[in-house]
Amino acid sequence: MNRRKFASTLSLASISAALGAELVFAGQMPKGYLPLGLNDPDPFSLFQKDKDMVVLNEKPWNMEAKAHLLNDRVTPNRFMFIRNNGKIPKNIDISNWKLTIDGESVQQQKSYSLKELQTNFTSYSYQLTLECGGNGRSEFNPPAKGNQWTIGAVSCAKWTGVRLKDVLRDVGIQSDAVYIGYHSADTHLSGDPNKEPISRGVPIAKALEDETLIAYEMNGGPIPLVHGHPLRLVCGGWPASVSGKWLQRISVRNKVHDGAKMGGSSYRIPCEAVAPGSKVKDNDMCIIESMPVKSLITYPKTGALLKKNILQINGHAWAGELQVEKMECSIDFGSTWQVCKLEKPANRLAWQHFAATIAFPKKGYYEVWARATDEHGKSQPMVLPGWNPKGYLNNACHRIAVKVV
Ligand SMILES: Nc1nc2c(c(=O)[nH]1)N[C@H]1C(S)=C(S)[C@@H](COP(=O)(O)O)O[C@H]1N2
Ligand SMILES: [Mo]
Repeated sequence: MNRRKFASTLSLASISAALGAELVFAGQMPKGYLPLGLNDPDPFSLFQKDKDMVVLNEKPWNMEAKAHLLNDRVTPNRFMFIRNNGKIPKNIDISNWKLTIDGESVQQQKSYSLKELQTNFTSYSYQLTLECGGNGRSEFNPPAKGNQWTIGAVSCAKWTGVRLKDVLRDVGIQSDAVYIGYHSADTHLSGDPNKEPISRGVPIAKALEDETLIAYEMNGGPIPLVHGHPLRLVCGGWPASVSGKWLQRISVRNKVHDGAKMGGSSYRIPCEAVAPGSKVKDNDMCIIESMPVKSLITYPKTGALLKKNILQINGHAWAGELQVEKMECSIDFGSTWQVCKLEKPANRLAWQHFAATIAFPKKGYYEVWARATDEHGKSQPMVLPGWNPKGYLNNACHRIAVKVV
């Protein structure tokens, strides 16, 4: 049933309820008319996103970028992908917002207001690459359930906040601490208040890294609502699911955190490679840690028509917790590779920019393929990497099509 038909079956009372106000001239409204106020909210204006972003799901909201939209060195809000597992919290009251640190391995539980966090601790800013573990999922075969991300679930914004390690030192943690887990204000899609949509975490060593932030700013302003306002845990280089939005509580655990989406096939892959489509036992699944080496050509846009046979390409490359050591591109389907210019990251865990000048031998159709290699000598595969039940970690080479005309 389409929305118009559906609306014609609604009583006036339920239309008013849905609008949230009395329909004052209800008597004058044409029969079967669909009041504009019943239209689905426009997610682009709701979240201040560029109109070229792609909505993958409305309940919950999930949106991805396209490669050419990610050309900025620091990703602005309008091009940042959105990945929600539950419902975005409503009526956030920042004057009463608290961050509580608790768990088996704290000396005593302690809470901080936003003001206390901002005034009692030194603030730091880092550009941090956040890539959804499922980025690239749409390519896997047999297909994996979940958001069918293509390539746009990655961002590298600048985050400002306090170091988690400074806060944990202030609280006092015990020597048996092995993991931290976050708890957030978003609510489960089922409406069950006892269920968390997601509650993930990282080993204590990752939690204590300099770049692991409890952030209260993104790109120099308050964190946008959909990205975790007013407080967010940000751990770059790992699947972005460990970077808890709308952060309220961090538990310091004496065992691997067992919150929602820490077990089963969530953010876990077979510890040893399996044949596509295999059923994998729970015990044979391992938690994803650092993300693999990957890159994107962000200029030009795929499909570009070139008037000259010389093209300047550029993009970004990243390698989870490692640095990218080499960036190459190919115009002959990977037969030969040309080394690109590669910059150092703005800081550890930030993506790196690359550029190259490509000369095409004559008019015609070409594909530009890009391949990054990390500091351990691991390169992106040209075809899909190992299949896994949920379709994580697809870091195959990015390609664009161009024509010299
Ligand atoms: N509280 C909370 N934090 C969360 C999520 C969520 O649903 N709730 N989604 C996680 C996942 S799976 C990803 S990929 C990133 C997405 O961050 P973004 O929406 O700011 O791009 O947030 C992570 N943090
Ligand atoms: Mo994610």
